[in-house]
Amino acid sequence: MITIHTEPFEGQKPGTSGLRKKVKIFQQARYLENFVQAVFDSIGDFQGKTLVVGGDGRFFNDQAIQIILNMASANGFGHVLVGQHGILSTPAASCVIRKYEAFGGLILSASHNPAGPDEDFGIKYNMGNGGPAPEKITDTIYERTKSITSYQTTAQTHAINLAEIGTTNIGNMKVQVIDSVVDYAELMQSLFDFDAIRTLLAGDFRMCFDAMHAVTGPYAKVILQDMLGASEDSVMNATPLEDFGGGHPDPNLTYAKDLVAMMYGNNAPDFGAASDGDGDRNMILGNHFFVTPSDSLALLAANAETVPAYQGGIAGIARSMPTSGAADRVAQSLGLDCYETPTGWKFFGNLMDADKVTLCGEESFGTGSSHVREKDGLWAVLFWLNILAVRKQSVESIVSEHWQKFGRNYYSRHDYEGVNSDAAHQVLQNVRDQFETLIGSSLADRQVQQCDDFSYTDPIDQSVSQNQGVRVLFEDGSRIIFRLSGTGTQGATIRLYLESYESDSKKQGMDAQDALADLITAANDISQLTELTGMNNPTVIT
Ligand code: G16
Repeated sequence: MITIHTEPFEGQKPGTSGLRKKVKIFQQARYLENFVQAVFDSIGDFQGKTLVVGGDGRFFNDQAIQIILNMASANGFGHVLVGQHGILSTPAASCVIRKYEAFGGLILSASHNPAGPDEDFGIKYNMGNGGPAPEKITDTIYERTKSITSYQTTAQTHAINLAEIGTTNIGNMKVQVIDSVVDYAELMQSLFDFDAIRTLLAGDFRMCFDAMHAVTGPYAKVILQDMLGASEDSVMNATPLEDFGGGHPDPNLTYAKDLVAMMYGNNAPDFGAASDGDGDRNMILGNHFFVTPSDSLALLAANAETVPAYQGGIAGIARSMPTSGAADRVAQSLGLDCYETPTGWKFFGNLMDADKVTLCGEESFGTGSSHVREKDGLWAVLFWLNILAVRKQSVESIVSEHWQKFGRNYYSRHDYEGVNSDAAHQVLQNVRDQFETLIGSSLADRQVQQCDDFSYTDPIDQSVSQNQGVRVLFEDGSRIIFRLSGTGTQGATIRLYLESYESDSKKQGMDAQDALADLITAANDISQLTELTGMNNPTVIT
């Protein structure tokens, strides 16, 4: 073990999902080392225990893993499980941590952010429950980054061969390179009705999954094609590339454009789906039909009994605050509790550990369950396939029937990316400044009932998270919400979330942007978003 002197770097504060920065920043000498040592100094006694390490395969993944392996050995871990080629999707890492009862894991990813020498890299620490470290740990890590004076590593200079499954040693620590897919695939098989899905895929049903040249390619090929018999052309962009093929692996209507073109083109398949850089997000499409992530969560909950793992019933549902209230209506009809948490998967961990909820979801294309402690892209795809196999209807007709029964929560998110940070904060402040005059007034032909900065008290550990989004709530259940993204690496991103509820089935067929037009105008008026950002239109609309 050798101790290297270091000095703190500024700004190593983990965001919504770990530390995300430009690769060039991570490549500075001692930068990654400082953060990893700060993590090791903040997570308790792990001497002789197991650490899981893997990432989404983006540029710098391999080098980062070699640095981490040497530091893990010098700091006293007894065993590291690392995905072959350094690959572990985020949900697969969570699965492996839980299955092998590891102390925790380091996941290397900047999720849906682009990859390559000039793009983004990221790292986050997950706990022994398989989920992202809660705020009290990430705050401790951040504090440690500010006072760090040294880090520990080994004198070993040769790299571990990550291409070959097998076991070697660094000092006293065992390094085990494991198959990246097999544990995760087994877990999926234990949850879903693979026979029913196999029958569906053997018939006329056509599907396409877009792995966006990111981590899910190998998982999708094994599970969808080898295990479930999907056709050769059912997975597109299946080879993970260091730069994700120059794309932006964010599964939404803007960035998954090849898939969207196919699903809205002639002779479109029955089902389309995409996942993101690290495999935790999902987008679901039918033939000429887009399922909003908020509706998807509600639908999975309403159809949970079609899936073997959830046949006995689900404990409850949780959604992030900006996610639409569609799932609340399903929870109510099933007599279940529905929790509203701040944005960020880490807020679901306590609820799942305490068995208060089984299904969780976020508007940001994240859905998952207590099978792991991360959102899970391919899990959502398999859940949908399971429902389609049992109900034998199209995606569109399943969603329409759902709306008829529960009403439709018209929903949209408008993202303004690369905004000057002061301007972005001012947009939110403008709304805050009007809280008092807005309450009780009429806006967009609706009565404003409540305005606030969303704050959350965790029902399990009573920790409080404040300033989680600026909200204008209307008497009829409509909402306008402003929030600043916690995952970007360049400038600020304003997220504007819009929602209104329609119970009349004759009025449920509108385009969401048309249905929300008056709320969109009102949101711009009260925030002066256009003036402050100089942007007439959002960068991304979903
Ligand atoms: C991360 C978190 C998600 C969260 C999202 C929000 O997603 O894991 O739970 O919903 O960030 O992003 P933002 O703060 O930009 O709105 P991911 O997929 O980037 O890890």
